[in-house]
Amino acid sequence: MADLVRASKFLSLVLRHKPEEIGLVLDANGWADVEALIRRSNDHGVRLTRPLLDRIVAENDKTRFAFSEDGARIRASQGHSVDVDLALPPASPPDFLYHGTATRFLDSIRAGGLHPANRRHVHLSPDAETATKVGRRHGKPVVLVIRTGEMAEAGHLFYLSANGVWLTDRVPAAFIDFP
Ligand code: HQG
Repeated sequence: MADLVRASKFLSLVLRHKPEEIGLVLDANGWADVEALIRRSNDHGVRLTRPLLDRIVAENDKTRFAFSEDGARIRASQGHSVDVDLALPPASPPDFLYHGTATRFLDSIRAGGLHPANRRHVHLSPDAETATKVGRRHGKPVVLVIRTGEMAEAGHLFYLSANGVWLTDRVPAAFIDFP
C-alpha cells in the first residue's frame, strides 16, 4: 500500500505539475505515453511497472488517473497546474456544488470570489463531506455552497472530470453562500 501511495504521489507530480522533472512530454490534452512514462521514471530511480500503473488506476482512492481507451496513454483526470486542455465537454451542473477551503482564506474569497490559484480550474465537490476533506488540506476547513445552477444560467461553463470533480474557471463571490 505504501508503495502505491508513493507511486501515486509521484504520478501526480509528473502528470499534473512537473513532467519535465523526468523529461516526460504531455500532449495538449494531458496524455503521456505509458511506455515513455515507465522508461523515464525508471531512468530517474522511480520503480514503475505496467502492473503497478494498472493497480494505481484501478485502486487510487480518488481515481486520480485514467488510461486512454487503447491503454497506451495515461493522464491525470484533474488537478493540473501545467497548461493542458482536458477537452471535457461542458456539462450541466446540479443547482448547488460545494467548495472546501480554509477559514484563513475567507476574507479574500469574499472580496474576490474563487480563482484557480495554481491550477487550471476552480475545483468543486458534489457533496459537503468531500469538500470538508478538500478544505482540511489547507487548514481549519470551511465549506462554501456555490449556486452553480444560477452560475450556469448566467453563462458560466462547467466540466465534470472523469473522477467526479466539477471544474469551472472562476466563481464570483455573488454566487457563493458563506456560512
Ligand atoms: C483557495 C485535491 C484566497 C481555494 C482536491 C483553495 C481537489 C482562494 C486554494 C483538488 C481564493 C487552492 C483541488 C481567493 C481560491 N483568495 N484563497 N480569492 N480563491 N482560493 O489545492 O480546491 O487530492 O489548488 O479555496 O480533492 O483545494 O490533489 O485547490 O483552498 O479536487 O487529487 O486557494 O485537489 O485533489 O488550493 O483542491 P488547491 P483545492 P487531489
